Amino acid sequence: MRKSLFIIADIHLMESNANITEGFLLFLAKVKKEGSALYILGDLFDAWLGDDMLSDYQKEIAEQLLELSQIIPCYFIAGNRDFLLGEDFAKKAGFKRIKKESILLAYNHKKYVLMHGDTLCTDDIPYQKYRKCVNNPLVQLFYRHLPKYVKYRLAKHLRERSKATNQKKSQAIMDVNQQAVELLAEKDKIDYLIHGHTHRPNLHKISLPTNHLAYRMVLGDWEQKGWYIQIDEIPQLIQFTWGNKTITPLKVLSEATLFPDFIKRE
Ligand SMILES: [Mn+2]
Repeated sequence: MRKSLFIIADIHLMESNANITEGFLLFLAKVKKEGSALYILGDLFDAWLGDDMLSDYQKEIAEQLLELSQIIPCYFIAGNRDFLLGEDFAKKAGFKRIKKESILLAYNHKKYVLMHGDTLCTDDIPYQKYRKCVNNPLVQLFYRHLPKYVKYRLAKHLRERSKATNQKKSQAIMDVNQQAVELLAEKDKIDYLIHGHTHRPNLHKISLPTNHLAYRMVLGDWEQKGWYIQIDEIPQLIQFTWGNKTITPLKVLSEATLFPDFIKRE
């Protein structure tokens, strides 16, 4: 069987959500059979306090990932929820942690940029300031030396604050900035930009001043249903459900099936 690349983002794994965990493990089993590589584009975990504070649940996930990454290469780019995920965990999970904000990939004569996507949301100025602050090495060094109970409380506080402020922000501000997308696509003359973060799964054409045609594929977050991108000849964005120990694709979106109202929000 021909093997494909698989790409996921925004799984938001958490111990209290057994359903998503089950879907994720079934997905890993599928990739083990059909994949030649796996790219995880951030927010794999809903929250990350530090590699020194692993729960049994997180260790179990690491073991499952290690089983896969011993067979095919797995890559991880951090999201805004798990940006503190470090080398210790990467080693446990066997994946390669990409420290840059994006991966430039050439595959089947096409050029791809893979990223979490939060850096494209340049209209959300308070978020970009926050991001810069928490990614500052000095801030992270300070954080690492805090007592564990303080880390718990701080993380909880930040999540609640982010939820509250996001409710006040407009939908447009929290989406990607079109100019940021075009600049990026133009710079490396890419064919596909693939990201998550916004939880707005869809396929968009990127209109560029030159005749170059590019697409932006947005992965969705996982809830009752999940999303992945599979690349053989062309990339396909696939929504799926799971149960009875199997993954069932529901919808497939690719440049071949492009139409604007593919996604009806449920
Ligand atoms: Mn995110």
